Amino acid sequence: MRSAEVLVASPGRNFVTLRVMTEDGVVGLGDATLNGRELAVASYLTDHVVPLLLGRDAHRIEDTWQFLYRGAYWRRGPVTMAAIAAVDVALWDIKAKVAGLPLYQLLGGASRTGVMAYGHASGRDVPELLDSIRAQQAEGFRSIRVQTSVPGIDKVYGVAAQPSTSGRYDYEPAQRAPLPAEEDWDTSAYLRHVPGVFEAVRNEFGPALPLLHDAHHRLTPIQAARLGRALEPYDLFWLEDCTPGENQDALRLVRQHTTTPLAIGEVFTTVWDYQTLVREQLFDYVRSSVTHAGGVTALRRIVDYAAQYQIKSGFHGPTDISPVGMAAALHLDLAVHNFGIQEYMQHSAATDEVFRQTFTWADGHLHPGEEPGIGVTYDDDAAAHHPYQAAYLPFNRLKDGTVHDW
Ligand code: GCO
Ligand code: MG
Repeated sequence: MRSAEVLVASPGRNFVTLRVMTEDGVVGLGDATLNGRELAVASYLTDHVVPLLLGRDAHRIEDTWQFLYRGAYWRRGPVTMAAIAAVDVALWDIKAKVAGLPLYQLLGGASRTGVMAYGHASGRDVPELLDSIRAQQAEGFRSIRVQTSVPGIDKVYGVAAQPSTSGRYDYEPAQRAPLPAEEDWDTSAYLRHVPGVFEAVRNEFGPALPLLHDAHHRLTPIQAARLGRALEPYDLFWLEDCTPGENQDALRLVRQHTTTPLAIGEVFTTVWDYQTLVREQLFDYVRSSVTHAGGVTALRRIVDYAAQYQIKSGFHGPTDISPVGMAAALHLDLAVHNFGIQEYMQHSAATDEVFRQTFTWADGHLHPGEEPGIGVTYDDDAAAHHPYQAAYLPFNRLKDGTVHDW
């Protein structure tokens, strides 16, 4: 590799991008964005990884992955794995460009014609939520994640302050401010409220529309079991992150009590975080992203491991995964046999000006396109208008002031 640059820009929200160039001038891009902790990954790359890349053979993807993972001695963790992911994706981008093929061809070719993607709807009350679902359907979504306000809680994860009733769904929890915003939480109020909301949604849209819900790490195992059971009549596509993911054993108890499908893993960074979950078939969908789980090389291994147990992919795709990370995910989605669904939250116009993309979106399905590589180019002139701005994810407190999982 002749050069490797770390690009930090904030077209509406912060992104960290790695741009690698080979001795022959072939350019590859990788996403290293870690929402709310962006500069830590930028520094890890600039100070500790870029010097190791210069002079290395860009085609040795596996060797470079192992060298960065094992060679650091300090393994795993979101900062390390996002940095490794950026290198890995940039090298896959390069290899595919040199081959003159879209990346999915190097991963085994297409297993399907398009990638089913789910959108996002939310409302501060039920009528607003129903409008938000209709707006997502009008945007072309055929599967929809439903998040709702809860009476007595001021600000709830996943609920846009003003859900758009037309066009792109715009929800970004990280706020550009010197300190993180404080939100409040009350599990009992949430558990009382959510089943009735899904009942209203099913009454309006019928039984066939795939509906998803994210509990965002807030419940104990027994609370999660109760919620899963209460939601069974509404036939969810999945219930996501019902308990904090660190404790894989927690899902054993949830699983004993409910047939609601479970998704977990957006904050996981390696296959080791899935070891018990996969082996004991405690969940149904892998939520990791290419960006946070070590790149295409590592996420492919996770979904191949999961495939043995009929567990499918459901990769993380909020706007904090950059268009580079999303493009890499789409190539993997298209290629792997055990694809389930892809999260898709459309990026802003400013983001799309910085990252020029070739993916297509039609009838609820994404396709990464046929350009050699991953199909994304970076516009330095557009990026120059959007310097980094400090932003934090919020955190939660219970009514008595105790910090709670956000
Ligand atoms: C999701 C996620 C996101 C995260 C965000 C944090 O399911 O899409 O839970 O909304 O909260 O990625 O940066
Ligand atoms: Mg989530």
